[in-house]
Amino acid sequence: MNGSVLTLDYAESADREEFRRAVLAGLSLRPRAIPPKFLYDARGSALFDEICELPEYYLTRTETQILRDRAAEIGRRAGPGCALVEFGSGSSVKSRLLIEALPGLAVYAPIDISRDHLDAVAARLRRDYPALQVEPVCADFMGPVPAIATTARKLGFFPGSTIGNLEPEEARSFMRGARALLGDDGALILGVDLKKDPQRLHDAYNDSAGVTAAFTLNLLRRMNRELHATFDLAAFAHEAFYNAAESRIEIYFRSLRDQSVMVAGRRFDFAEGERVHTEYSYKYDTASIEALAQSGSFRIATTWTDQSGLFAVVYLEAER
Ligand code: AVJ
Repeated sequence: MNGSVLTLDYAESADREEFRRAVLAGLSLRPRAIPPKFLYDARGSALFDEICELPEYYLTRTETQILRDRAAEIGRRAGPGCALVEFGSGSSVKSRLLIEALPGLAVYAPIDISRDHLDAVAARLRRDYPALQVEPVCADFMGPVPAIATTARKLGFFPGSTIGNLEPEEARSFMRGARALLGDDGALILGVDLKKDPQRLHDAYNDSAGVTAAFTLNLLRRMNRELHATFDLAAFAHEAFYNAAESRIEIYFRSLRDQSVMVAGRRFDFAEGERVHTEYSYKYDTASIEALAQSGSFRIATTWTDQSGLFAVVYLEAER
């Protein structure tokens, strides 16, 4: 009997159970909603990587360019021998920019909910940076994260405007948690998408190739596969629009007709036009970034943006 196989099976069934509970609870809410973290199964993660390459989706390439341009400056500001702690380590492209720019980096600690993802990222980084101590942490960055075992000064990294997925109270709670984890001499590099022309925002979430729609509807596919659901993918549509009053993109899947769907043995009725919320993507400006920093007892040391002011990378330092 192989212990690691048992462990993996257990982790997978625990993940599926969490998904089942969240979906049944979310479909019983009015309005209905399913938390965004469930969009990232293997296929969802691959579709998200495709989104990052879309001409309309300026976020990833803009942030990456800012980090490239500012890497040396970030390295000087952070100083030698710190530990880099990444919240929700996606593709490691951006982390590599920092790993290479931080002088005498002591530790790289990626935090992610996916054990498989973490193992793959850690293996590649250990291969490419043999001197780097990689300490993966399997946890939800919103939940309690176990302390990172290092005496080095901690530099947090939360890129990609993932903070935008969080509702204001959750975002403040994330900032307080990050501040506690990073400590009194810690710092946090935060990537945030900025408010801009609503049409530009709209287009970023309604791409002409339909990849964002496939990303949203993949959640139905995942429910069909993992929860024995009976969603007809042709009977639902992706919907995304900018709500200027709330400064956020709102994303849903919408029922195209009256229909019933079975999910994990339970029946759910959908009226034509009824929507299930899957994501918010909050957009920030100088004032809301400042308020966010203060809510976690951080102060803004520097804000870097691209020439068109699409995206901001903010360097925050812990404050007492
Ligand atoms: C990963 C949350 C930053 O809000 O832009 C992209 C997710 N959803 N297209 C975003 C997303 C649809 C993305 N974040």
